[in-house]
Amino acid sequence: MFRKVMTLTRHIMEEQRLHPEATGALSTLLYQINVATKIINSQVNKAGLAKMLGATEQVNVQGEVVQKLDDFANFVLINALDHTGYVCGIATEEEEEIITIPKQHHGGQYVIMLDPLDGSSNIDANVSIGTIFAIHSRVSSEEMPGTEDFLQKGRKLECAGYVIYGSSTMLVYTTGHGVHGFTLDPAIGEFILSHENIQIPDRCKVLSLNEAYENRWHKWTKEYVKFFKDKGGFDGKITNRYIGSLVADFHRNLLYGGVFLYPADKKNPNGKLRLLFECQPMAFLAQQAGGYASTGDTDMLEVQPKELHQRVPIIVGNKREVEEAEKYYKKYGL
Ligand code: P6P
Repeated sequence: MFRKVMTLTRHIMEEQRLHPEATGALSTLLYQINVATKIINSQVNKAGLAKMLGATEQVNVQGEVVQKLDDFANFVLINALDHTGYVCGIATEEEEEIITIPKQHHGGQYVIMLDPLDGSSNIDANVSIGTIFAIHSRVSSEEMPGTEDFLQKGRKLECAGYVIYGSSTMLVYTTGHGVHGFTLDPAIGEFILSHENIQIPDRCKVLSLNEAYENRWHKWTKEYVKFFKDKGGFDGKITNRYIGSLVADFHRNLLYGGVFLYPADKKNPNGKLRLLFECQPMAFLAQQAGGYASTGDTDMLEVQPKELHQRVPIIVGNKREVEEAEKYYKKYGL
């Protein structure tokens, strides 16, 4: 017999029905992200042929060399979203300032935060990379949005998700009713529901952090990592995996169970990852999947953002292991 196919588009429609006040605006934004990430995917998975490998002459606001695919992904996403009439402002990791919306499309109730292509330094080595998105309802009433519309706590997010361009291409998102994963079927060019209501497994199997920085770790981090290396964590068994691409490391831990850290250290007092573009969306997804994310001393979803490109330390994954990190942080301090 035939099998019902749950496309991302159909799932978005059904999710919309869970929000009685919904007008369809958020759904339209998700449809556009669906299209934009399929366009990005079409270039990512043939970057070597499409002359899209390598770097541009530009350096972004993060001080990072902009890869050609970074630029392309940023352009595609902005152009997929800025004319919908539902967005009043877009902030991307690649651009210093908020992107204003063309006047004829003003009036949108949402602001969107984007990391168009996270992990892009891995592109030339064909390592999995990702697009990260997060959506807030605006809080200002002026015609143009202000930074206050973006500098909201993570617990106020309406939606968060990512696309991982890996051995297969998957879109994973939440609107506060669980985390759902869709695999792109290249034969029909549609994201198909493949991982409904993802819950992070009870057992933390993976420890994931860049151990090359051990010499600059604070004491709490050294002791916390020893907890895993000497005792195998709570379960007496742990393995170490670090891809260096946040979406790939997060996605593996979400499905297998694990904890990812990019902590503050003696060189980077705020860690490396960006609060609005990486840490808040991952924290919302983790919470919805039964996990947790912390800066070490604060629930990530409770951090009050102070600036657009603010960096924060992050520990994210199994709730028990992340709460244990908070205990180490409290006991040993920096
Ligand atoms: P490091 C990629 O550049 C990124 O922003 C994240 O995707 C990843 O988790 C992190 O940086 C890797 O940083 O210092 O270990 O290379």
